[in-house]
Amino acid sequence: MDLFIELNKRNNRALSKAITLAESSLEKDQILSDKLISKFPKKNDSIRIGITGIPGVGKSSFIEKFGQKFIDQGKKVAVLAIDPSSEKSQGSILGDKSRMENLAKNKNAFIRPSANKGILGGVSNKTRDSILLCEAAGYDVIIVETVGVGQSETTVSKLVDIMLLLTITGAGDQLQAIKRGIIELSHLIIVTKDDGENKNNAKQTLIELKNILSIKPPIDEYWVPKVLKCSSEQNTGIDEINIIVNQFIQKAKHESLFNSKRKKQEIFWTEKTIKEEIGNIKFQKLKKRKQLKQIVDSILTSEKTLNEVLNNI
Ligand SMILES: Nc1nc2c(ncn2[C@@H]2O[C@H](COP(=O)(O)OP(=O)(O)OP(=O)(O)O)[C@@H](O)[C@H]2O)c(=O)[nH]1
Ligand SMILES: [Mg+2]
Repeated sequence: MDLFIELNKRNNRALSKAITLAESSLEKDQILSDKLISKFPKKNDSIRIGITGIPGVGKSSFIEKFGQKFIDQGKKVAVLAIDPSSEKSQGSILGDKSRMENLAKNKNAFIRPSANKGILGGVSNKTRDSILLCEAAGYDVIIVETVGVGQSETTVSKLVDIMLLLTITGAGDQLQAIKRGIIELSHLIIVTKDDGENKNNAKQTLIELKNILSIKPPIDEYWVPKVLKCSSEQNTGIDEINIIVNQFIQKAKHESLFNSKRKKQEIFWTEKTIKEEIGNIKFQKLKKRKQLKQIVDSILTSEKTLNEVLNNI
């Protein structure tokens, strides 16, 4: 199967194969994957959304309803569910898919669970490659679901345009998020399971979070973080969240900050990959000799692939 041709035809099976190639740790696969990705022009009309929160907070259930809103608006939605816990991966992958049952069946949606073993938080430059591949296959909205462990939130925030932190009622979760600096990374904080007996608690948590946020500096200068609540079970509050996410993207684009943030992220990931490949000492030498920028530029403009560059260092 020619993956380039098939991805252009928006073939989901080709997309699955291409992501498997990108996730492979074999050098020959990495070279192929690198080449494939560099053939596609960068798409700046997609929306990349990071969704994080502790296990069981309701991320997958939320994405099932939230993703549908974009599909209703005529968009194609890809979900990358990153599960860093290698042992239980099979089980929770099934769990994720069954929580997103309708989305999984929709022809305008693509769900890809990945169990990235060994990498802190499971999120890596391979996730970035997967995002680019989804965009190449015609997906407009890319949602990255990740469990809040280790460094995963910080890493995800460097892959996406907007970060949503899902939280449940009860002080423990919020305090943890504040302690680990996650609230500062989030554009939207969403109190989940706002239904049944939990409604009053959800309201209380919302007020507490608003108070906390009123004294925190915003993550992006053009955006004051918002707190909202929703119930995926009852499908309430999801519309409002969809509207606010769209507003955020509009605003970022209007102020030309959307593209500049993506560019910064691209530089970050390219430099990180080079550093991992050649080691810190060589990397620092390149930086000192002012060669790094030129090398990164040649990759970003698709003049050269990463492997071509690495072979010449
Ligand atoms: N009452 C109520 N329960 C919910 C809601 N959303 C999710 N749940 C329940 O919460 C549990 C966890 O939901 P998931 O959507 O799998 O949560 P998750 O954050 O994706 O979990 P992991 O992927 O394991 O980290 C399930 O038992 C859901 O049925 C909601 O809106 N209301
Ligand atoms: Mg999940």
